[in-house]
Amino acid sequence: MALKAVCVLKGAGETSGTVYFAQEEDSATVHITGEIKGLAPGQHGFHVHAFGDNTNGCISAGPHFNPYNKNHAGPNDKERHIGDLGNVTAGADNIAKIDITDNVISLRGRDSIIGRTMVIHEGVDDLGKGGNEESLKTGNAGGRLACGVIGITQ
Ligand SMILES: [Cu+2]
Ligand SMILES: [Zn+2]
Repeated sequence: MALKAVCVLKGAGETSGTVYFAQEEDSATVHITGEIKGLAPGQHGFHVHAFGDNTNGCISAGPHFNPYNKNHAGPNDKERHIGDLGNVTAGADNIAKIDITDNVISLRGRDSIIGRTMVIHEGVDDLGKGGNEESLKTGNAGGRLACGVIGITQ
């Protein structure tokens, strides 16, 4: 059976959005679609963080989802956090339209992102190429504008 998940992102400011995930039964590919509004035009880091905990806002979601203890990188790098989906780009209308295909995150098994948190950041994710220690942990993507727990849907 195909698996589907959804995440409603909210934060302290005006940023909000909805992201959908779909994965076919015998496929490793997850298709991610949706829209995030209330963003400054340009790139914004977009990751799955480890915990489905928003008790103290997006900060409670913890670090990037990284069960294999890798360095932070970009979605197309061989070595990366499971949660590293790179950047999404907002246009002049302050909206980022999301259409990402990823083979590393999953909606099932050990690498499942269900029950974890999707975060949209204030700044650009440098994809681990920033040349400093923080780049290999967070990509220097800055504050957390909005987030939400990823849940199963039909
Ligand atoms: Cu993040
Ligand atoms: Zn990362």
